[in-house]
Amino acid sequence: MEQGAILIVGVGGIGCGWSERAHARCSELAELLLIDADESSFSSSQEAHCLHLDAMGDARGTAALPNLAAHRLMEGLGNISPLLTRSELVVFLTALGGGTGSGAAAELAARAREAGSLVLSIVGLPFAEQPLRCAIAERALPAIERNSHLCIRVSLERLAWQARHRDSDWKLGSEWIGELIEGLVTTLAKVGKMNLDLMDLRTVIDRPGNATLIVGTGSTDDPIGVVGMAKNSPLSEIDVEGAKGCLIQVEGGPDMTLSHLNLVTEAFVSSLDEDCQVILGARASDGMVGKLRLVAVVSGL
Ligand SMILES: Nc1nc2c(ncn2[C@@H]2O[C@H](COP(=O)(O)OP(=O)(O)OP(=O)(O)O)[C@@H](O)[C@H]2O)c(=O)[nH]1
Ligand SMILES: [Mg+2]
Repeated sequence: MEQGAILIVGVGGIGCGWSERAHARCSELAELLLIDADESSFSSSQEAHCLHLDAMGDARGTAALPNLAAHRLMEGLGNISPLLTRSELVVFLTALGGGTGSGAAAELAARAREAGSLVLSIVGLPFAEQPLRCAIAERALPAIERNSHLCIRVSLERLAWQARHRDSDWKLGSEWIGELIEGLVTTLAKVGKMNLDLMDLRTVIDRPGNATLIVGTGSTDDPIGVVGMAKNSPLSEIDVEGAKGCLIQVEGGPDMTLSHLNLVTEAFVSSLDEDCQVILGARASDGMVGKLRLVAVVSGL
C-alpha cells in the first residue's frame, strides 16, 4: 500500500486517546488525524493532524451537544478533506454519548466513504448507568453504521472490565484497541508471505449480515490461549458461531512454525460455520519473537 493510504481518525476525547495510543504502535504505516472540541486532546501527539472544533470558544468541549459539534465540523471539513481523499482505508475511533464523537463521526465517515475509502468505525457505547449518554449514543449510532463499511461496537463496560484485569486504563483503550488497530494496519500495510489485501477485506465485509473484527495476542507457547483471548474481545453482543466469511491473519516471530499456525487457525475456525469461506494469511516479523497475534474479520453473522 502507498504511504498515507491508511488513516486513523480519533473523534472526541476518548476517541482521540484511543487513536493516539493505537497509532503509536504502527506510526510508520498509518497517518493520524485527531478531531475534538477540547484542545487538550491534541497535547501529547507531535505527529498528528488536528482539527479543533472550538464550539464554545473556550477550547474545552461541546458539553454533550452533538448538533453543535456537527455544525462546527462543517466549517472545518475543508481542511481535512485532502487527507480523507488520499486514504484507501480510514479507521474511525470514537466513544458515543458526548457531543463531539456523537455529532461528528457519522458525517466524517460519510465523507471518507464518498471519497472512495474503505471505512471502518470502532465505536464505544456508554455505560448503562448513564441514561442520558446512552440516549445520545442510540441516536447517533445508526448513521455511523450506515456510513461505514464495517462498524464495530465496543461496550465501554466490557472494556473497563478487561482493563481492570489487565491493570490498564479503559480510557486509553485497555491496550485492546491498540492491539486491534496495530494488527489490522500491519496486516494490510505490509507485504507478508501470503499477503492479504484490501480486496480480500472487501470480499469478506461485503457479505450480507453483520461483521466484526477481533484480535488476540499471546505467547508462542500458548496458541490456544491466543484464540481464547480473541473470543473474549470487549465487543457488545457478538457471537461468531455460524459466521459465513472470515479473513484471518496470524502473525508471529521468525520462531513461528506451521504447527503454531495450524493450531491457532483450527481452534478459531472450528467455532465458525462449517461452510465458512476462510481467507488465511500469515506473516513473520522480527518484532514478534516469542509472540503470536491473531487478527480476524468475521462476517455473515
Ligand atoms: N464513566 C465514565 N464514562 C466516561 C468518562 N469519560 C467519557 N466517558 C464515556 O465516554 C463517552 C464519550 O466521551 P468523550 O469522548 O469525552 O465525549 P466527546 O465526544 O469528547 O464529547 P464532548 O466532550 O461532549 O464534546 C461518554 O458518553 C461516556 O459514556 C468518565 O470519566 N467516566
Ligand atoms: Mg470531550
